Amino acid sequence: MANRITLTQFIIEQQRELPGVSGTFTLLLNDIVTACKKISHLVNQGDLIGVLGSAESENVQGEVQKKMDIITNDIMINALNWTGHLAGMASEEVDDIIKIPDQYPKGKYLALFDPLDGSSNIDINLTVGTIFSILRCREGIDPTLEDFLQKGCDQVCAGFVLYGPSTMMILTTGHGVNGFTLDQDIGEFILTHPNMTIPDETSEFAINISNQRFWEAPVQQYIDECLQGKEGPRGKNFNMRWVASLVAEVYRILTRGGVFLYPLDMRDPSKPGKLRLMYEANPVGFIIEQAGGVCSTGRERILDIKPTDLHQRVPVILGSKSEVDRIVKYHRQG
Ligand code: AFP
Repeated sequence: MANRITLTQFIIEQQRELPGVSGTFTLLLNDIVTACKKISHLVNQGDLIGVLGSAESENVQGEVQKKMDIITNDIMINALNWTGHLAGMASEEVDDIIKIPDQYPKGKYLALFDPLDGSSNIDINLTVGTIFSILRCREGIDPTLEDFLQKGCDQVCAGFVLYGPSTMMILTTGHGVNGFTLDQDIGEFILTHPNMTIPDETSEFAINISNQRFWEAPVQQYIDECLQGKEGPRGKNFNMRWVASLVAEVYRILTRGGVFLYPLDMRDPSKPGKLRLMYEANPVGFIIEQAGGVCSTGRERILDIKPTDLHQRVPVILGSKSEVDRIVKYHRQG
């Protein structure tokens, strides 16, 4: 069919505009695409091939792993470790940084990923996804933890793949956000959602309200005002969604606006928020900002945080600018 731009064509054309950029980045992205197509196939096959259910093990975060958490993690590592495009990797499912085996050449990028975000949804056949973040690395070195602990604003590229009714890849290289749908017949991601932008205004919020008693005052105030609807200070009714899968929430916000909160809560003082900075907050923060939205902890811009740990957790408030600005203002006042 004419005028169908594939993801590879799109990236090569974008690279031509950037001085001094080699083709390595396109090749790296193709490696990720290959892994995500495999994951898409497995997610789609589900119980037919026995990949659902618990693995009865725990990851570094102390969370019970699904079989698919382990399978998708292996798929990502095995697709990326031999190609010579990466200097190292880090995964939400793995304690330490993942080294490139000695027999393979090393490249100039680092890849960080959550191989199966929202995996608690996999057994109930709801949307899950793969989130990834690409950082630069000094060429030819064996990277240390310090090489990975870069601020989100230094990401070269961030994206996620959504395994929903369609498989989609949402991508930014710092020049806006574009969405590609996997054409299963030809096995290619096709540009279907160019220049995605988030409407400034919204009347839809997403938060796990079962944690309400643990929230801080600014979040209590914001949600309370939304719930009062037309009769309250906001003077309009709000709708609520909660998918428990960050990729699905972010895709919805990219499509029709909205605000998502996984705020600081008092459940466990050792965990300042639930979401992981390096595998979730930074990549989606880059995408949200590139689409005209805002991503904050409530007190600071996510992309400005200097990471101190590979598996660091942060509060996340993201989405339509006017709403996130309002919540940040409540934090400043509180
Ligand atoms: P899982 O990958 O363990 O399912 O966690 C998903 C997630 O990190 C994020 O995608 C959701 O927004 C959030 O957790 C859901 O959290 P609740 O369990 O509190 O609903």
